Amino acid sequence: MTIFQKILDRQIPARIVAEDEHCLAFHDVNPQAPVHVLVIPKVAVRSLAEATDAGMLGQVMLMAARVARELGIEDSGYRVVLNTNGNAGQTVFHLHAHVLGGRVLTWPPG
Ligand code: DGP
Repeated sequence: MTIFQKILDRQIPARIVAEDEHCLAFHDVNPQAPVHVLVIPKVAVRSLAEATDAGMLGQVMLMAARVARELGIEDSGYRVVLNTNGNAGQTVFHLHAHVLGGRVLTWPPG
């Protein structure tokens, strides 16, 4: 079981930002920007590479946009990132979208 499944199951705490029937959003424990929230689907899918449900992916993206709006970074701008497998630095194998904002984000990422 991944750490994110434990957060979904309320076995370990998280600073929850938003929730609906499809997704949970919570602050990243190691924030890389003033706003750094993770959005996860309630279904356990290891990564984008293994996702087959377009509806689930859409719900994750819509929740990311909702979080950005509700945390006040919509107008200033934000980035949504899905690290996928080793070279991208994925460490938790429950699909998740990082929502990053509140500062200027450089491009390309390192
Ligand atoms: P990634 O590298 O894309 O797999 O990102 C995983 C993120 O998850 C990383 O930014 C740190 C965060 N994280 C890991 N463990 C926990 C935890 O127990 N709680 C919270 N809130 N975030 C976690």
